[in-house]
Amino acid sequence: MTTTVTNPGSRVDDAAGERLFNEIIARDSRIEPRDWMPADYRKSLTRQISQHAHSEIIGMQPEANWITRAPSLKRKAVLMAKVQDEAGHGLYLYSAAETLGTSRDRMTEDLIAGKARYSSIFNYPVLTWADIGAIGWLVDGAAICNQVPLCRASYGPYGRAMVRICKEESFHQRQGFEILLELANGTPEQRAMAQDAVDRWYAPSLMMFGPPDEESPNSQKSMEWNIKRFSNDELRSRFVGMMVEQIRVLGLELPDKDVRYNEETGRWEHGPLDWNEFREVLAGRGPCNAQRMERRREAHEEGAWVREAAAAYAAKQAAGRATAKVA
Ligand code: BYC
Repeated sequence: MTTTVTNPGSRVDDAAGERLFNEIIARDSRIEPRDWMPADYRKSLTRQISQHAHSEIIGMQPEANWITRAPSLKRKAVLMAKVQDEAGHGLYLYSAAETLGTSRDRMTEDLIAGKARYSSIFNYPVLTWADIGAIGWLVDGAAICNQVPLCRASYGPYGRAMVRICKEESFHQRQGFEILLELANGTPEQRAMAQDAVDRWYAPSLMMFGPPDEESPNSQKSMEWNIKRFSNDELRSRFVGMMVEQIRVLGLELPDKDVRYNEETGRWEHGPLDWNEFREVLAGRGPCNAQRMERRREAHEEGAWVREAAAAYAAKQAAGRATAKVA
């Protein structure tokens, strides 16, 4: 009997491994790092989880830029906590992706080299304080809608990381909603600023869910494998329904006259989205792509001494343990 080499860590041959894998997926249970898994499953998960991790890390930039300009000490503390949470999310996700066999260094190199994707949403500019509210409400709102089903993803480390991430995302969404609510009930200028931010972030947040289903090459396999539970369009439609309720409380308007509930399909519908703009952003030609990547590269270079110090410390600790063993 041959032992597989394509799936490091597993102790079964490919045929038995595949049978077991299919059984686990069929009973909606979990695949763990040492289990046999198809090479495409490993590859697709590494792709999705690493993109997600990069999004969290790049996603810190637009908001971090506003920490010094937050209008009160309370807002500053809350925003700082949110940005720190995002760093934490990036780290849980890199760790989850590493269990699939790709190192965090490698994933970071791919990002720095411009070979890896991160969410389109972070390539838009944050022009006013109200944008911080809109990001929390719309961007984190979309993230929750997309990510709650991922808590049930078939790959154990990803699903478990998502549980904690989603808890923190709900706090992020609430803080954004609260900022917008306060502005919407403030002076006419503040109210106009809140509406303007919602107007600009609405369409990009709908695009976060990915291309329309018929143009989504990864969805089918991902759903068969119980990684994704719902299609891009299904989740987008749910999100529109969530916003319709909440915008009423804000007393603002969604910049989309075509939003309606379709009784026949049971889905919320929205107006047309500019998918050319989405493709341009994905191709690196969005309003802030160059700036985000440049900042990420700088931060990586500036952080080199921290990585060197950590490696030197780990080597010293290991040498100390080896000496203690000999003695
Ligand atoms: N932006 O076949 P599809 C956050 C790519 S972080 C860029 O439908 P899939 C937050 C896609 O990767 C938000 N690229 O793909 C952080 C694929 O390209 P490749 C991030 C996108 O994977 C800080 C191609 O288009 N959330 O919330 O089935 C502060 C075809 O797409 C996008 C996650 O990453 C996009 N919007 O579905 C605040 C969640 N959409 O890889 C908030 C986890 C698609 O074949 N990820 N592409 O070259 C997912 O749920 C899925 O990966 C997606 C896409 C729904 C995003």
